[in-house]
Amino acid sequence: MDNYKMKNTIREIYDGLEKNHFSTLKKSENPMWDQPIIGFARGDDPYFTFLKDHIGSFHWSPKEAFQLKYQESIQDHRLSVVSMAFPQTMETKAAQAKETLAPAREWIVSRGEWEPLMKEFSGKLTNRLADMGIRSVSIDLLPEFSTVKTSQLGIASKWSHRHIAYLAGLGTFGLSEGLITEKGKAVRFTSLIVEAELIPTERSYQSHHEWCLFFRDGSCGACIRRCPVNAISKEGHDKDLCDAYEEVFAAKYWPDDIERGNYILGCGLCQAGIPCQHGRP
Ligand code: B12
Ligand code: SF4
Ligand code: SF4
Repeated sequence: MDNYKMKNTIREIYDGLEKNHFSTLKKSENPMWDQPIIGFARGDDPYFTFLKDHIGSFHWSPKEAFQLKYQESIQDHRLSVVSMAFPQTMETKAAQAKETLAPAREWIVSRGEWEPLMKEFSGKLTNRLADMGIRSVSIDLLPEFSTVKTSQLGIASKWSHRHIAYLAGLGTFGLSEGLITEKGKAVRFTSLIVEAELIPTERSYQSHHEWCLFFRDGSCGACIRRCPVNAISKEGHDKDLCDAYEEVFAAKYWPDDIERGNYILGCGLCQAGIPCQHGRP
């Protein structure tokens, strides 16, 4: 397995997805998510040790996640990590950019149907790799994948997809906290650990805030103005205010024609209608 083959396999799986459509909005010809951008990292990158200090010792190394699935100890350097960022479509971002109080219908649905979509995507990808004789672990499919309440950083995941994306060269954090990629900030991530020695993607940045205009020269701050509950300021992002707003907008502004079911919610107004929505500003 090499980088080229890995990327092609991911693209083929993406092209064959059955759930990547806005059927719920009766627009089944429209995809929910665009083709992912892909980055690679080494399983023995020292950044994983940094994450154990920075986020917490509960944050998995690739080896630990691999062991959860295969019950087998393996050396870090035999593993690689694949980070994938799925961009929201231009239509979804255009609809979201017009909203000021609650997310657009397209945003609600693409967020709400992300988990089943990732189950399909990751299941098909790991099965395809297994057919090629390659062992792999999709973080989103691990039953142990969950969050932990920390005193310093709020709710933190046992695997932070966007820190992994930063590590795999896909982008840097913005003032709002979202990771800005070459396809912008309106993206969602997933990660795969694979038993293969892939070439790591170059990190074309020196600091973790480099691509955000506010941290570059003090300008912009558009995401501050997009937040309906003032959860973003020059000091950063208030996660508790942001978290609490999910239930508020759902109670006040839920569209009549969308069934809430077991959708997980996200406001995401700070991810569209801003200079970093489609790319690196
Ligand atoms: C928990 C969580 C939330 C919670 C947080 C709750 C709480 N009270 O803490 C809430 C509800 C706020 C939330 C909201 C949203 N979320 Co959320 N969330 C997560 C989740 C599950 C875990 C995040 C995590 O573990 N963070 C860990 C902590 C440690 O990270 P942090 O504090 O953000 O990191 C900061 C520091 O590490 C620092 N830093 C980084 N490097 C360095 C280096 C040094 C030296 C130093 C000092 C500091 C430093 O900068 C970082 C950014 O400020 C992830 C999924 C996952 N498993 O990864 C999704 C995730 C982060 N969310 C995502 C999204 C899309 C959203 C929403 C847009 C909702 C939506 N779907 O519409 C909003 C956006 C809010 C915002 N302004 O960014 C995406 C990220 C998209 C992106 N472009 O970044 C993720 C990755 C989900 C996914 N699968 O893609 N989320
Ligand atoms: S909107 Fe502006 S300030 Fe906010 S994250 Fe994007 S570039 Fe940075
Ligand atoms: S997702 Fe959170 S931070 Fe972003 S606009 Fe909504 S409430 Fe504000």
